[in-house]
Amino acid sequence: MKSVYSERHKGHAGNAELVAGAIVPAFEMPSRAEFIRARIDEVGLGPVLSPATHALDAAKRVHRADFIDFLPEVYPRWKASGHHGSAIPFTWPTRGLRADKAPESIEALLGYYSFDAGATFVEGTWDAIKSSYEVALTAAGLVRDGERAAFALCRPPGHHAGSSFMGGYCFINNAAVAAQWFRDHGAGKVAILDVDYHHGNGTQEIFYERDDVLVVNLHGDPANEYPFFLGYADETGAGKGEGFNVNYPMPAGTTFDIWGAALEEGCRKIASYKADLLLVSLGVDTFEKDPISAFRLKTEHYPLIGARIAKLGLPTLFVMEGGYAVAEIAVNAVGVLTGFEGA
Ligand code: FKS
Ligand code: ZN
Repeated sequence: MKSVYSERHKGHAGNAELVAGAIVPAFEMPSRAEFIRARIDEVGLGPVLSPATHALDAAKRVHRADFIDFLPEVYPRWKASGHHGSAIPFTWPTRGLRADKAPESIEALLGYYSFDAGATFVEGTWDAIKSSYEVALTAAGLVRDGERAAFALCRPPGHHAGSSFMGGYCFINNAAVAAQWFRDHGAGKVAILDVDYHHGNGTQEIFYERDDVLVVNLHGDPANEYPFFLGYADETGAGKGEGFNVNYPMPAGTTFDIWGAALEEGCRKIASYKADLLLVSLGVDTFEKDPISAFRLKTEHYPLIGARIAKLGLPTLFVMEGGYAVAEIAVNAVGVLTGFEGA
């Protein structure tokens, strides 16, 4: 399987995050992608290509244009306001406040375009976001040009980013961008399978009222797990999208017997949808030793996930999302890919 990877992710480094009332180094760090990059060579998965340059029009097919145009401006404006360090939002237009009026200051705009404090900027963040987007589109091109599968080693991840907001380490929704790009380049129907531990709220929001993109999510129960405010089983789509959004929330402590049964059900839905193409939001924070998650999958299970996905027999694009047990995420993520190839 071919992979696409860019070194430009490395500039998105040293970000801070708020955990239990303390500012700590963010769990989403450059070494995540570096371990996966090294593991690809270690197992001989296949060639690793650099991304081609892509303009931002494909991003604007799923995100509001003003949101995308804001992202490259953030850090320059943050510095021009006399700030340094991480640009972190801290005020959001929740119930009872106005979300219809864009504010002017950079501090206010950060909150206006976010749903939490988890998408933070340093000097190299925009270039990393852009490279991650280009990695996804370049890998999508490989699949469109006839590869059975490709791996987009995206960093930063994307599945929490919605049409007009960032959050949860995510800025541009790489998987949603690629799905729309496939639709715009000949695919009639696309399925997205999100196996990250966290609900892909951004992907769900983007496609919620559409029947041409089926979204299937396996994740921690939002009643107790981030992102908390979306991801329940009764969210089944709206309008002509009714029936084309499927959520499998599961409790803390979930092991592979339960999780694998949900994967089986999700895969059957994808099979009966008769998609032309499959996109996998590949998070491996379902791992038992993940520092921020509570499922109990073991390393031996990841190839089984890949093998089940391969059985769908669809052209498949894997897009990297989360996973934080840093050394092990490489073995587990690449394990999904080798399991796919061996099936
Ligand atoms: C307080 C806890 C906030 C945020 C977890 C974000 C998970 C991100 C992810 C992605 F794939 F997007 F990377 N925890 N600081 O794993 O879903
Ligand atoms: Zn996650």
